[in-house]
Amino acid sequence: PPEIRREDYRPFPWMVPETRLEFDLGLESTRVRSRLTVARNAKADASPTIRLNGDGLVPTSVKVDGEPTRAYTMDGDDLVLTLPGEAHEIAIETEIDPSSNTQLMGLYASNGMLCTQCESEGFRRITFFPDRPDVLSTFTVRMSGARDQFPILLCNGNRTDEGEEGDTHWAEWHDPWPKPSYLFALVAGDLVARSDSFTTMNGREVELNVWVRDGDLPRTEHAMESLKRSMKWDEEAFGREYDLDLFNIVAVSDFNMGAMENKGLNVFNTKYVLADPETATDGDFDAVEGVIGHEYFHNWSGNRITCRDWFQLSLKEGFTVLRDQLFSQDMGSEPVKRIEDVRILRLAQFPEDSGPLAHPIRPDSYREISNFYTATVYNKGAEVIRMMRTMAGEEAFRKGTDLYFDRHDGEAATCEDFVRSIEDGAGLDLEQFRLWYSQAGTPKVSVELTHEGNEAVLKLRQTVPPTPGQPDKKPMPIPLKLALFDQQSASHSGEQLVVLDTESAEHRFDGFANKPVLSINRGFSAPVTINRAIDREDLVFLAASDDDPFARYEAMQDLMVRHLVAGVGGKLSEEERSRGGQSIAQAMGAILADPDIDDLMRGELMSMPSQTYIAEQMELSDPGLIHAERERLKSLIGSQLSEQLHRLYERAEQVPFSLDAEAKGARKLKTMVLAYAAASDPEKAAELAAHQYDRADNMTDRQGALMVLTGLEGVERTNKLLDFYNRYEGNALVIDKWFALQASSLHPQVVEHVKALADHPDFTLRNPNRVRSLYMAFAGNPQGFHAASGEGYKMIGDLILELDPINAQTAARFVPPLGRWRKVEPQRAALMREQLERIAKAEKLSRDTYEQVSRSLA
Ligand code: BAL
Ligand code: ZN
Repeated sequence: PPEIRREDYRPFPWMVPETRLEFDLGLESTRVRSRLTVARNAKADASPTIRLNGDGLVPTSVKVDGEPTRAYTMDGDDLVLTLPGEAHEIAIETEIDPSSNTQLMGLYASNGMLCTQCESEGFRRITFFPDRPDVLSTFTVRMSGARDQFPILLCNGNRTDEGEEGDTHWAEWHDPWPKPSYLFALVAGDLVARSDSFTTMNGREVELNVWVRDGDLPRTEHAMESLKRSMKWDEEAFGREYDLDLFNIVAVSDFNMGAMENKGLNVFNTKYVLADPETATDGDFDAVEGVIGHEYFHNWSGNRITCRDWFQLSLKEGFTVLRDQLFSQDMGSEPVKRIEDVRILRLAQFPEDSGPLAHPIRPDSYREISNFYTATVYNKGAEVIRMMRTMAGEEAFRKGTDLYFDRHDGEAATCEDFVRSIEDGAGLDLEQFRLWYSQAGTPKVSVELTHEGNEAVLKLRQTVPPTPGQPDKKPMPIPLKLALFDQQSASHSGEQLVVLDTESAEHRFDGFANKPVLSINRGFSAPVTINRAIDREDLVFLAASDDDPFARYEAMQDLMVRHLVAGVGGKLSEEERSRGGQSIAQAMGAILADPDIDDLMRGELMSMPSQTYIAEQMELSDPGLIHAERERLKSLIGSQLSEQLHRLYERAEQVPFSLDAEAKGARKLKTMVLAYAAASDPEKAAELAAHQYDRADNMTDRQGALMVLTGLEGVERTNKLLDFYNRYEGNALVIDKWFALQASSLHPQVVEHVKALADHPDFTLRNPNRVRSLYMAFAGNPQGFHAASGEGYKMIGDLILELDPINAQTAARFVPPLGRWRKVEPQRAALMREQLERIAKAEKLSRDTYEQVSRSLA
């Protein structure tokens, strides 16, 4: 497959002001008639031909200006026509089979309903069209189908007409806002809605619907409330008002992504719509709110202003992720949300940035754009924009975003347009900052604080590591929030912002009779790795006393990471290991006892660094050793603090169920305590967990208990897994949890368990949620995936080969775990590579998987 390069962008020679589509809907056969008005684009180089993208389509009729023509050519899958004049009408008919569309791109069948997914290049699987985001068109759609089978007919925009003819009925929809084809959506099926309304800041009444299958309605309240909160928040925080009379959300159980922001008709994975306390955890509730917000916010950052080309994906995704993060921060606990977001970044993005698939947030080339819906484009993209906000200040940043929305409304814009708007609106110079868009790799900042006389001297030094295709990097502006603490009073005289924009810099701070303790990268002000020369005592001090919650969390993480990395590297004697562990337990004990923090935050401070994050700190990692060292520390903390932890558990147990922060915090603590107990006193943990499972009146408690039990031996493991299955049989999202819990468990026989689960009657490769629940959980489980025998790697290799022809997009997502072989000890690395080579040799591979495998081997 050819490489597509950003620098090759050219405007499309034709405009498509209007698109009319007619669908005769059927599960096995849907006829699509399209009529496009096209006119020459004065802003592009003139071309006598127009290329209409297709993917697996055969035109059954082609007309130009009403006349049937055979004067077209097929270039690969694309249909190319020569047009003599300035403006024409093109009419094309195609016929598609949604029921055989297992890729879930374009129009497909899911549970008897029809739905679409067009981003990025799915529209070309429906009809021939210039399927690129810079061709904006006004869509009018007529859809007809059997009334019994498809009682509900939905499309973008507003419904303008409807009618019946015998057993069929039809609806006509018009979307007044010009949009690219990737935002097109259609849904037809037997659905019911939770309906509500929202009055916008200018008094526009908007009808809101959350459409689901009959029976799921009771689980839609949280989604609807989240939608209304999102609409209100975007008005207040960004001045953005909704712009149609109708906003529809549809939940679909077979979906490649989380959700999709189609204009006025968001299509969602059921996972991010359905939630009630019996079947969804607190984390699920938060995720529903976050994703509902995310898709809604796209209406402005993505739809009103879209992307010029797919290299600009972070323009809409990075910005929208930042918007959803800020929204969730405002709806719940700001520091806890910030810590969660940093954890995700470190878990998913840092490894990407240090591996063979590293790419800048605005990539320079791709073979398959689906592979670039990454943590880098999304989450690092959000961090990059957050840094602009930090440097500008909230108020000035808002001036920048106001200007951006004003200046580019109705356009297909670029990342450069965004940066310039922030520059102009916020009054910032972002010249050098643009490097964040073009350079990949997580910068490393080394930090050293010395003390001379009355001065504290801060020495900073940055390096941006080489990444594929980018051997040499320039220094980037890195905004670091910092504070200098006086040990005695445990206070500081104010937070400062230092922007490190050279390779190294020195800052002097006057007025310190004693050496202060440095708190740096507060609030995670820059997405970098900090390498600080700091004593263990100072980290203990910060973990106990820092007034920045993130910095406190970071000090705890640092304490643990240092200890674990030294232990894994064989640098600790038994005595040092025990002393180090004790001092960590002591610091943790202070956190357990601190009356000034809420339990949600306490839960964060108690979290151990993930195996992935620990591995990232090492040149070469040995997953087996890291796991063992981590379990050892967990066990030491569990036994040292056993009494305190159990008292905490008992206190938390008294808190009755509700969705408020206090009750959520209590639930978080309970499972955290169980996890520490499982490492230190497995019998007691099993007993407590079984008890928690039995008396649970919500999924958070039940899943937490089952998670702990699943990692332990014993009869309760079997009993509760069976009970859980029987209790929730038929509820796909909960059965997904049942698969995921077993696949991510710390149980030594996890490989065998996953093999058996793959043969379970409820397992299918056709449903992405089910595939991810078993295999993505497994690929993230070091015990299983990194089994020294290589069996785990082979299972993922087998999966990729089997899934690739069915659902290439999902299959390709399993390549990156294998692609990290360079960072793993040589024996396992060879086994991982072996699987990649085996996949590369397959006779037929999708573009998606081919690209990921070849880059991983290069
Ligand atoms: N645009 C694809 C799904 C999302 O990021 O919202
Ligand atoms: Zn998005």
